[in-house]
Amino acid sequence: MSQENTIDSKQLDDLLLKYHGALRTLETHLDILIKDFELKYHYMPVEHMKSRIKNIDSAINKLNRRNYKITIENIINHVHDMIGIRIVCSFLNDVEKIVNLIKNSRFITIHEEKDYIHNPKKTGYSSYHLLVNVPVYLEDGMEQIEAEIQIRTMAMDFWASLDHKIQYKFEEKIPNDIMIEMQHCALDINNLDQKMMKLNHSVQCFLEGKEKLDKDENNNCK
Ligand code: 0O2
Repeated sequence: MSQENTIDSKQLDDLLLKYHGALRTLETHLDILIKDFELKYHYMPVEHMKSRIKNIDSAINKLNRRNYKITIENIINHVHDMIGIRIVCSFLNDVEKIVNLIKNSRFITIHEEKDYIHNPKKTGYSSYHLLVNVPVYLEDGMEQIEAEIQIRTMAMDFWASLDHKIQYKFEEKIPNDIMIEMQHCALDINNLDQKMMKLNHSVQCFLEGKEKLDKDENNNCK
């Protein structure tokens, strides 16, 4: 049964302002952290970053599904992904690099970690989630605003986008054979991620070996 909507539009505007502020702050901070990493290690682990503020109808649906009354307080307390940032990495081991980068940030406070890479969801969904708090400075002082950061590989992102589309197509329960096929695809995706990571490692070893050889040859010429 759907719950009564008691959202005041002024309160909603105030909340959205904070969410937009927190999202911009978080995006800027992550962007700097990642560029700094690239400068230090001459390696860019991120393919792209995407962000969004959850629209209010999706937030209300989420509260309805969980039988919460539709209030501003319940949005704040029970919709943990009103602010969402997705960081899509090239290779499986890049996910860990980004997670550690965020964990070492003194600006962001992590209050929950969900490792759906080592423990995928029953659907086959695989990704690393960090629920974080970001400080936002307002006229009345500082407020910590919650956000969800999803970190995953391109292959995981490919699977999740298709899964998302399938979920929208079936408003009721997804047919069993389609669900099983998606679980198999998730396993294939995981194998592919492992293979690509090993391949990338071999390429790096080859290039480092060649560089070392070139250096030695140069030294021999002296
Ligand atoms: P959308 O449309 O992406 O916003 P919590 O948020 O902690 O109260 P929840 O929602 O179970 O509880 O958290 P969880 O499991 O960490 O999932 C949050 C988000 O992860 C989802 O947000 C999706 O973006 C993504 N996700 C989780 N499971 C799946 C899945 O099976 N398939 C796909 N494609 N994505 C998934 P929303 O609000 O559900 O959706």
